[in-house]
Amino acid sequence: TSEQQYLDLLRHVLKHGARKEDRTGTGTLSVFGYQMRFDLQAGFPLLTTKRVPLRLIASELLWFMKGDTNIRYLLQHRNHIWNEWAFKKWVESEAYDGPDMTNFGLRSQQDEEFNRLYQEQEQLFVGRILNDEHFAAEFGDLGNVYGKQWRRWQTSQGETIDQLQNVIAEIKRNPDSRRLLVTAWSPEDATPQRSALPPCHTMFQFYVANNKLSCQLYQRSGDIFLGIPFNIASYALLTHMIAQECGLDVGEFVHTIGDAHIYLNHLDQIDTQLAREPKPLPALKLNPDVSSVFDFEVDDIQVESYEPHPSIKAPVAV
Ligand code: UFP
Repeated sequence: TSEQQYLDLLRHVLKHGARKEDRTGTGTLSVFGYQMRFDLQAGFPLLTTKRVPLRLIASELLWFMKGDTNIRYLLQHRNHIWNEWAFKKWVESEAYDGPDMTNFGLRSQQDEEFNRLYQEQEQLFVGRILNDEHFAAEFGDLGNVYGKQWRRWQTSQGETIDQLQNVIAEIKRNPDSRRLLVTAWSPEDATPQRSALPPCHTMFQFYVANNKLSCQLYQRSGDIFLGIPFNIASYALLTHMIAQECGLDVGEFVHTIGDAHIYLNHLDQIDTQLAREPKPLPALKLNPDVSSVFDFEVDDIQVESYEPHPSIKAPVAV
């Protein structure tokens, strides 16, 4: 099944991964270059060996698709997955005058006293983003992240390119095209000054054959335990939405990963997950009345028959 491929990836990296230090100071087991193929006709690839929250995946994807780069929309949808990145920008800014938050990701895991301080500061930050529009405009924006790159790519000539809209139009007009690409990676923007997190999903391509729409993602860096299950479901969902607009069936989601890594502080959680028996995959139910991908709301996206094992908590490396 689809899920087996993900479990095989976990086992493969546990067995063959190289010990590698990383930017976050956590340490990883890592392999380079790995590919999984998910047949979207065989069920929606949302893991069942742990609960993966589709609600968060859906609101994040809709946020990208709107071209929004400010975490305020996410917070309004009770989605906190991008908070750390915005918080990092905030505490590193001139305007921040609270307690020292240097290296808060690692320190909050190692020092309980510090963790309390950090939680408090993050709560304050989130509250201000939600309640203060000006503060949100200044400190909620993550810069040149997916929403900007997909919908408002800035050319050196000062023009704007809507890559997502263009690729959908091209899928309809010329489904045999071999140029159905969207890229998020810009060498100009891949600097800490210009984006909080240089895009992990660097580019994706669509392909139409036998009236089915397939999508391949090249992901330069993947946190196999925490990030990858989200990324699989997110691109599978995107493929379903675009297929619906274009009147196509879904084909495959092909997931190609560059640096595929397991963080060393996820090993116990992975043992727990690998001891579990996968269950049947759920089915995705999109509201059939939505005819443009840009009109989807969170409630138009549901899964049926999703009965996963319980979620497994793990610290995120920042
Ligand atoms: N990461 C993912 N998927 C994502 C995302 C981030 O796996 O969608 F946004 C992980 C990969 C890596 C870290 O562990 O976040 C990014 O760090 P780096 O830029 O050093 O690769």
